[in-house]
Amino acid sequence: MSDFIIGSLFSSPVITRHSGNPILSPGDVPYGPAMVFNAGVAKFKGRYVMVFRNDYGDVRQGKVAPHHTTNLGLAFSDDGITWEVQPQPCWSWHDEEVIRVYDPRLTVIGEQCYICFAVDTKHGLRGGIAVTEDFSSFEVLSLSLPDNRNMVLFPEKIRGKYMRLERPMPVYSRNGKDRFDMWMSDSPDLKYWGNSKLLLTVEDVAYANDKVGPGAPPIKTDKGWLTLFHAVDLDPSRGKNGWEDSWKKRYTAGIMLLDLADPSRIIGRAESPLFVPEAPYEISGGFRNDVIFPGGMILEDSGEVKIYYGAADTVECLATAHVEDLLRLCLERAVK
Ligand code: BMA
Repeated sequence: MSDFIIGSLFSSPVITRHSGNPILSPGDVPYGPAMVFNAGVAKFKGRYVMVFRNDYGDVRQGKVAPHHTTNLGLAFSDDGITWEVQPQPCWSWHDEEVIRVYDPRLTVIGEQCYICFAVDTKHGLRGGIAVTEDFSSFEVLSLSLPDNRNMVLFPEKIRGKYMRLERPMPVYSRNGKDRFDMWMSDSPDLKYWGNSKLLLTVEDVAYANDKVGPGAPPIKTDKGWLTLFHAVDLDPSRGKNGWEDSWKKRYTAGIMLLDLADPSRIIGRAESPLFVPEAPYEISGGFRNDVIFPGGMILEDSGEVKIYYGAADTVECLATAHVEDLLRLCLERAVK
């Protein structure tokens, strides 16, 4: 792959951004984070639950210093739009080895809610899976070898196995560049993972030149597992594009459909991105502009799909689409 520039991209017309975006901002959170984003969202025990990432710490003049840190916040909602933020963070993990836990994704399997997360440690970046019944305590079931992250679980066993999508970060074999791809693994018990397979590569995606990886956990439809993925392109001319000294990447979202019985088989993938940074809160004023990062997708009985996403690594937003439109994008004029 060459270092080609991707250029302008546009969101699909099937996507509608919620008029009240952002649906959650740092000012909505009582314990004072500087950024609130990359949430996992699920319907659990009769209401919507959101676990969101809070970056806080050394905040000066509206800027977050590089050594800022992170905890996870909790909010509940009756409609998936208006959120009641709980007074305290629900989880933070710092010890001799672990620096922070972030980017939660939620999947309900049976009676329990599972949370996938990234863990920065002093010896590498690990992908974790924990289980909770009440969001007040989390039992860690597995932690991957470094470097791996962006794990999401399928909401049921497939052919007797739990399945996850993930994005390992192989720098050595990819000439020191990002070039990270989307993989999948299975497990008999959510602890031991194997049978790893390559699912989608950065070279496959016409609007990525940097990395691709899981977005929100997949949703089940009668045509297959519908799943979002993040696609990243790098453009050196972006220079300083946010509070950071330098930010040259753009994060967009793609959509694809995986076979119900064998999700390692892509049935179809929309040839263009599903949505890309365009709204003011996605392209300006944030920590890292030009970032949308979907972490939650809920299929309502009406066929509406709610997509929750972090915008500019600073706020949490909502977009909707109809499931039939998303399936059509994956099946018509699609690529594999
Ligand atoms: C990734 C992660 C995400 C973040 C994204 C864009 O590497 O850190 O949490 O949203 O970069 O900054």
